Amino acid sequence: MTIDQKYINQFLNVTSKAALASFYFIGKKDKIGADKAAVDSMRTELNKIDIKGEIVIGEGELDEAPMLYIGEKIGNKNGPEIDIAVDPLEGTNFVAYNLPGALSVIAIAEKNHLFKAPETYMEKISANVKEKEVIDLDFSIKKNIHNLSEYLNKKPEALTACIMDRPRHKLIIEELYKLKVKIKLITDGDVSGALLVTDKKHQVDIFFGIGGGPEGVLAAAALDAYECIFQGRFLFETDNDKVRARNMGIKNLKKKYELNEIISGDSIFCATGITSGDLLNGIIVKDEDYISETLVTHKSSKLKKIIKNKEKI
Ligand code: VTB
Repeated sequence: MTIDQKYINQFLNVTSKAALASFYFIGKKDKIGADKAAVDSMRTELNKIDIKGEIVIGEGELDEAPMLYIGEKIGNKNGPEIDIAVDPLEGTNFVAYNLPGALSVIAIAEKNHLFKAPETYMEKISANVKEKEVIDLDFSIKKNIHNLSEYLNKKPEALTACIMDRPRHKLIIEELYKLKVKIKLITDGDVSGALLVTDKKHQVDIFFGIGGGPEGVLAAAALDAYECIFQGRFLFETDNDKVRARNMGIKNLKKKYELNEIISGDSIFCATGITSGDLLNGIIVKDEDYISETLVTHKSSKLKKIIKNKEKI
């Protein structure tokens, strides 16, 4: 089964409207308000679409999130069954403090083709590599850099690695500096970080580190359309995390997931910029209109492009 092209514009509309909703919170130091505005808008727009959708990655589980929670049925039920992953506002800090890189993100896959992921951390790696065994989560940093350097025919000092600036990454960062790799440290927003490997213009060769599991699944959806490598391993720290994971059907809690175990079949991915960043420009409001930029991928039609849209507010 493929996901009809007619849905591309409809999901693009979902993320651009959610981006516009949180645009009004830029620089207002109100993370909760900004997130709520994006969530409300996304849910309202999704419910207008001809689908029988289920949220598989969302704002959390029902006890934590009243809207867009994992398991919520969404859409007007007049259409195909699909799985949906959402991050209505990726980078709440970015909006709250008017910093670059906030996005509104959605990924759509055929029913039972998108991993149902609990809210937990994930160890991740991505690169624009078409062959197996060049990079791997189980390789040392040194081996990954060495292999990538051979594969891309670039010296380690000419490679750039993107990683979130977190104390938990101290050892990886030290190792990368030792290897003379250029580091691009990001403060938040690792969906965007993982996607910087998709296009040479971003000058990022590899993305590493531990970030949100849901963000990993979303990034995997776009990386699939770009035929990049992505691997992820969930990190279940507390007993509660482990119980929740088992309840969601995860048997091996230490499993390393390949991209096609996280998402397979046809998919659509849309990420709209809220504040301008590396990946996309943010929302611009002009008189009665707003202009948005959305990175859109549709696997089966091989669509991968940034679409600029002007709409009435
Ligand atoms: C990331 C990033 C998010 O959370 O997944 C990160 O993509 C992970 O959590 O933008 P920590 O901040 O606890 O490291 C964000 O930075 C914020 O939701």
